[in-house]
Amino acid sequence: MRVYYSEHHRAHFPQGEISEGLMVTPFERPSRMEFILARLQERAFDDIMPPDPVDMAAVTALCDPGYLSFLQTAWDEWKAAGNAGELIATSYPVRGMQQSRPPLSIDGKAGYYCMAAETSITQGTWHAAQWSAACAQSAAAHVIGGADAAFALCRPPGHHAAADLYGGYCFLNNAALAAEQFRSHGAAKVAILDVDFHHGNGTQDIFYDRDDVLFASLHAAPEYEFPYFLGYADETGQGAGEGGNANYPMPPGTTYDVWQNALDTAIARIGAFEAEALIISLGVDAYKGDPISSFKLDSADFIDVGRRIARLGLPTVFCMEGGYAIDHVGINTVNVLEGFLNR
Ligand code: Q9C
Ligand code: ZN
Repeated sequence: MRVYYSEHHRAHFPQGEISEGLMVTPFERPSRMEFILARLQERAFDDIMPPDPVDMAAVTALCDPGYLSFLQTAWDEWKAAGNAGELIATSYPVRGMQQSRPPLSIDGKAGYYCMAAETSITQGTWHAAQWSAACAQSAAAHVIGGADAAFALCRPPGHHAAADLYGGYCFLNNAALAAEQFRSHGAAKVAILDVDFHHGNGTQDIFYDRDDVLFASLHAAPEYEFPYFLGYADETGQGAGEGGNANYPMPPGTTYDVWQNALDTAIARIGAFEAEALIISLGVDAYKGDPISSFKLDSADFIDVGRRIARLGLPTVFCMEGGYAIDHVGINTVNVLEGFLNR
């Protein structure tokens, strides 16, 4: 399986993340990629290449123009305003406030486009986000060109990013870009299966009213876990997209015996949808040793996850999402790929 990976992810490395009331080194850090690459090499995935540069026309087609121009200039505006540290949004347009007027000041704009304060913007954030999207786009192009599957080793991740929102470590929705690319190259229907521990709120939002892209997500119940405000089972889509969104929330502490039943249900749902291509939002933070998550999957379970996904028999693009147990992120990620290949 070909892997698309760009060293440019290193341009995004915030010093700080607000966690448990402290400023800590972000869990979503560059070394995650080193562990995944090392495991890929150990397991003889030797077809690893840099992506082509990002197709900005596709990004522009997916995203809100104001949001994109915010991402492009946020760091410069933040520095020009005299701020010493990294850009962290602190004020948000919540209940009772105006939600359709992006402010002019950079602090205001950041709050307007941000959905969670743990995600800092730094000098290289926009650069890295574009190359992450490029990995998804090149992987999609490879599969559209006839390959059975490809792995986009995206960093930063994407599934919390909507057309006009960043947060949860995400800026551009890589999986959504891949899905849209299949659509624009003739696939009538595309399915996205999100196995990250956290609900893919951005992906759900992007496709919520559409009948051509099914979004199915296995995740921790929003009553207990980030992103808290989306991901309930009764969110089934709207308008033409009614029935095109499938959430499988599970309680903290969920083990693989329960999780795999949800996976089988999601897979059956995707099979019935008759998609022509499959995008996997591949987070491995459902692992029992993950420092910010609470599910209990073992490393060996991830092999089984890949095997079950392969039963769909669909052209498949894997897009890297979360996974923060850095000593196991490589094994768990590659286990999914190997389970898929050894179907
Ligand atoms: N107490 C992804 O996995 N913070 N993003 C959660 C936990 C945000 C995760 C707080 C986690 C974002 C791509
Ligand atoms: Zn996650």
